[in-house]
Amino acid sequence: MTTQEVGRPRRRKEDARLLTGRTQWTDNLTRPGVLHVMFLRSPMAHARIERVDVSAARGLPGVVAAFSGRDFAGEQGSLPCAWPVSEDIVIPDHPPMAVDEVRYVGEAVACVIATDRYRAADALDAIEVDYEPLPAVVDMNEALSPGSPKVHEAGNKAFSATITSGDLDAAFRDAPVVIDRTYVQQRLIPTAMEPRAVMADTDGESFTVWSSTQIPHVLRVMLAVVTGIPEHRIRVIAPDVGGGFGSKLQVTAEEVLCLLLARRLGRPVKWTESRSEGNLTVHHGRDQIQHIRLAADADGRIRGLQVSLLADMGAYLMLVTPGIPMLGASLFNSIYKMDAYEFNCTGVFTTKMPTDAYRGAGRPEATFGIERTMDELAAELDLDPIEVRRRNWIRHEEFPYTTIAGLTYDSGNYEAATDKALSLFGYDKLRAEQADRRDRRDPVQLGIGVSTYTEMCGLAPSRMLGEANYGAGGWEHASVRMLPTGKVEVITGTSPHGQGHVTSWSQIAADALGVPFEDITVLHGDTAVAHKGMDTYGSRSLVIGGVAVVKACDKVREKARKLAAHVLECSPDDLDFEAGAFKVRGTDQSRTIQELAYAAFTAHDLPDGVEARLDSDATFDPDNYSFPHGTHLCAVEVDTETGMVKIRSYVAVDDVGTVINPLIVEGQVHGGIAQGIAQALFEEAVYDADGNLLTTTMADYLLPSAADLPSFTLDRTETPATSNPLGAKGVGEAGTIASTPAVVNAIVDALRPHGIDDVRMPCTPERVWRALEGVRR
Ligand code: MCN
Repeated sequence: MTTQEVGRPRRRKEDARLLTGRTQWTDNLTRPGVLHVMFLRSPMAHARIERVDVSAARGLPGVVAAFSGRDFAGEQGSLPCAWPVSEDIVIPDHPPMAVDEVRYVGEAVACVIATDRYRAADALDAIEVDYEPLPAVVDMNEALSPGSPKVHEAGNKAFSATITSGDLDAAFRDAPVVIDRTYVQQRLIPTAMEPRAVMADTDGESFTVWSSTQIPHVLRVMLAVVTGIPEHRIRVIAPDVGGGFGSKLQVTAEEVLCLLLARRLGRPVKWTESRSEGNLTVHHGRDQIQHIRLAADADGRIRGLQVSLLADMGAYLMLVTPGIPMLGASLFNSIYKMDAYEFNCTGVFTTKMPTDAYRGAGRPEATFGIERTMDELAAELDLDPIEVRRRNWIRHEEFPYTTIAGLTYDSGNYEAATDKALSLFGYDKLRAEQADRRDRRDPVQLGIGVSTYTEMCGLAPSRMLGEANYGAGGWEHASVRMLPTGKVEVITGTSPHGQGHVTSWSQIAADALGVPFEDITVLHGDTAVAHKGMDTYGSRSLVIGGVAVVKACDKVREKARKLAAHVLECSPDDLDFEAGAFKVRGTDQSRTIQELAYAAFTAHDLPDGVEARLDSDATFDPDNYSFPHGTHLCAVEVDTETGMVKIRSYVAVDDVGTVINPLIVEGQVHGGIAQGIAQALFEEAVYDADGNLLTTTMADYLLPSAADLPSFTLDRTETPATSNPLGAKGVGEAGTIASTPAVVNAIVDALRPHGIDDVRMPCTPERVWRALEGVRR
């Protein structure tokens, strides 16, 4: 008997190598004669480039070459935006190195290539640049006002989009309750443990690009499109990648330029960012102003919801920049039923680093907006926040349910997840303690925050992505090869960078083929090895890529069945497959799948129509997204004298359908919650009025450490998805999406008796203290 692998808390195969330093980060790789490039970056948020003179840098020791943007004009193309979300969208030209104008601090204007990165960095000082300053445009509202300086000739509006459903006027007309709030999603800087790094090399004909990227397959296509180098001459390898969180779902200036420099110089060229360079120039996340109006009946039933967003695009549209706020378009309504919905979004250009995907991408913003608003509705009606949610959510017997925003949620059970979370949290006891502290006027008040969320992940059905004008498909591919000795290679189009696909895919294949977990290896992240793929983002890998593995294994098994029937001289229908062997029913005759793999290798005696080798491949493209959901509860202690917030307890009950590996799922939820708490309490990218980023170091941009976070209590309910044969739903972003509003709701709950109904994120001690001072005066 083999043990069932799916559902087993396996420790990750990847970790021994990662934890013992035998990792292949891009920066650890080298090539004979490698050169290092460093970029001179604009110190101005907005300026015309009058002159760039790199000649003095060229003569310095160790310097091999130096170039300005103009030296690459005509060759460097324009960085791509692959998600034109509306007809009116403006996609400005985006040269990897600026030629005529810079539009954010940190934009590359010139580069030095030298024998080591320190000489290259020193030589940057010798480059002369004359800038003619132009006005910075930092604030989104000002950017849209009539007299504003323009970021681009075409103006500061990147796009506008509206979605309407139901009769909003009727919903708001005579509504007994209208909640009207504005929330700010501050700008965030994704901070992966491994900074971005890239190396490119050529043999004079073909090119290899090693990059710390989430998207080797997409990158290969885009590098070909941007540079004009034929796609079949480019190989992209994502070696070990130390985190991305969306920030490596990008086609960057540095990737394009390393490739072009390798071509121009005929030598390998490498770049690794410093942390400060990373803060300036890794694409940023969030940065939205949300205006939300909600109409409800006197009993708390929602009638209608109107959302108006301003979304800061920064200076240019990068790979999926405009799509990010639009990913939230169908989710502000969340798990709630209502009669009418309207969503408006305006994308705004400013002279700041472009924004793009950051863990959750559009969905944390939507969840925050609605979950904060639900708490305001509860407060307005003097209802318990859980009760107001119960009165509005889709009940488990109503699935599949088509929401007001047009998505069909296939499955879920919000009651079960919430009940479990409430009991683990000790909700009633904490409410009693809260009442007691309020009565005693304890300077340390207790706040309780809830967030009941769903999200849409597993990006996914190509048909739906086409309707949204997304520039790529949503399928995923896998190959499964049984080797002559009975071991297995799984080749996946997903590109893990911390999610443990090697382990999860091994568990899936072990069950499907009946082979030991240890006998499986998983190859990924190299376009010459995994020749088809759509990569890893949008919590898509399991529900699409993992399912492709299942399908490829099914085909391998069916081929093995034909071969077994031939060898055992019986009908394929007379064979039972059990524990990795085909057995002739009612006899003791059998063949293991390993024996059949060898027979398929020698091909001495194959049945007609069966080709040599036991291998197969499959692609999967589901017909719907996956919709994980759950309930997060947070208790905070807020010191009303100092503004200090301490998270006392945090309970998360998530439903991600069938679980492949509970340990990995827990790890994903842990990391996700940490990132959501970080937005609520710690992180913010700050620009001054001149467009200078003030948070360029980790001393200024506050990342939480383990010591800043409580131990989380995690549990699950399991409502299988109907959109894929595994019954799984994605988990990679769920924790981030759910957690931020739970924390802020808790803080506001603590402060509500003081007359406070909002604290802007991050809710630092200073912000909390100032909010209290404001009402004390
Ligand atoms: N899993 C499971 N059972 C489920 C769901 C998932 O066992 N029901 C497992 C999967 O098998 C996989 C892992 O959980 O090993 C994550 O799966 P999935 O939800 O499909 O997410 P992806 O693999 O597509 O990862 C992308 C997601 C995103 S979008 C961001 S952002 C993010 C995240 O993953 N960035 C991460 N988690 C991260 N984790 C690390 N360490 N580093 C990042 O950069």
